[in-house]
Amino acid sequence: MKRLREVMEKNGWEGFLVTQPINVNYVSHYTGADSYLLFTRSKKYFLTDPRYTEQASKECPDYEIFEWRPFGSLGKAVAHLTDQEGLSNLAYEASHLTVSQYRVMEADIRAELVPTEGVIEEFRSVKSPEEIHCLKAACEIASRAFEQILKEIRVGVTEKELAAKLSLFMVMEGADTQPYGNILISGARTSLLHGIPSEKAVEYGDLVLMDYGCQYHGYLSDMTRTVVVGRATSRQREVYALEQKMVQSVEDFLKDGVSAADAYSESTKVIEGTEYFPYHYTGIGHGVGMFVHEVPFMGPKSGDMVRENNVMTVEPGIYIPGWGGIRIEDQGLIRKDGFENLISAPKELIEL
Ligand SMILES: [Mn+2]
Repeated sequence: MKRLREVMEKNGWEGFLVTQPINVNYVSHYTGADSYLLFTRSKKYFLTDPRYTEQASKECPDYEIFEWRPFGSLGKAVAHLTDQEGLSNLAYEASHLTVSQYRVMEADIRAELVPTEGVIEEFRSVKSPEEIHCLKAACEIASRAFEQILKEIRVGVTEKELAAKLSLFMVMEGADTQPYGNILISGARTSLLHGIPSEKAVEYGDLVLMDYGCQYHGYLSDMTRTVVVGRATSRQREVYALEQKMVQSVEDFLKDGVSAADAYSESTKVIEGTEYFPYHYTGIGHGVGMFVHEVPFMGPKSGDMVRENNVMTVEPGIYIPGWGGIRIEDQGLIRKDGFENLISAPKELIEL
C-alpha cells in the first residue's frame, strides 16, 4: 500500500483501480474471486458482490466493502465512487480490463482514465521473506515428486497417466489442490515446447520431458527435467550435455543487477557455431510467484533487470522437430551475489 501510494503521488494519480485477479489477491490478501480494489490517496474500497462480502470483510477488515452489482456494471459502480470522492483522474490496469468494461467506464466516469502497465507486477517481482518461504516449499514438493515419478516411468505407460500421477504425488507431498497443467511428453513429441500429455505410451529409447510444478499457499513452482528411457544414444548424450552447460552458464551469471537480455546471451554462447544453435528457444526464463510467468522475463529483447529477491526460472532448451527436445528448468532465488537454486532434483542425465 505504501509503495502504491508513493507511485500514485509521483504520477499525480488520484485514484487507482485494480482489476487483475492476482494483483487483487496480492495487495489485499483476499483469497476469493471476482473482486476489485479502488484506492484513493486516503481510502481503500473493496468492490465485490454478495457471494463474497462475508469473506472479504473477514480477510480485508481495513477496506470499505462496496457492492457493485446494484449499479448494474463495474463501470457504473466505479463512476459512483469516483464522483463521490471527487477524483479528477483514475489510473487503471490497461492489460487487464476488457474492451466492454472499458467502454462502460469511459461512458460513465467523469474522471480522466489513465492507462497503466505493470505497476503492481513490478512490486510482485521482488519477494518478501514469507513469499520466499512458500516458493521454496513449492519447489521442494516438486523435487520430491520427481523422485517418485521416476519409479513410474516405464515402457507402455501413457503420458496422461504419468501426468496425473505427478499431480497426485505433489498433492500428497503437501501441494495445494488447485490443478496446474503438467507438461509430460515423450519421444519426438518432446520438441513441442508446451506439448500436452497425450495417449501416447512411453517407448524404449524415448526422451521423457516433464515440465511441471505445484502451488503451495498460493505460490508456484515451475521445473523441468528430461530423462531417457533405456540407454541414451550418442546424440541424446551430446544434446543433453550442451543443455546442461547452457543452464549452468546462465545460473553462474545471474545475480542482483544484471540484465535479463545479457543472461540470454550467456546461454547461447555455449551453442554458437554448433548445428544445434537454430534449435534453441529464446525465452529462457521468467519470474515466478503467485503466477507462473511474471516479470522479469529473460530473452534477447527483454528490457528487464534482475534484482535481489526475484525468484525466477532458468530454462534454455534445444528442440529438434522430428527428433525431440531437451529442457532442464531450475527455479531459484536471486541473491546479491548469485543464484540460489531451489530445485534439488538431479540434473545429470538419467537413464531409466
Ligand atoms: Mn517455466
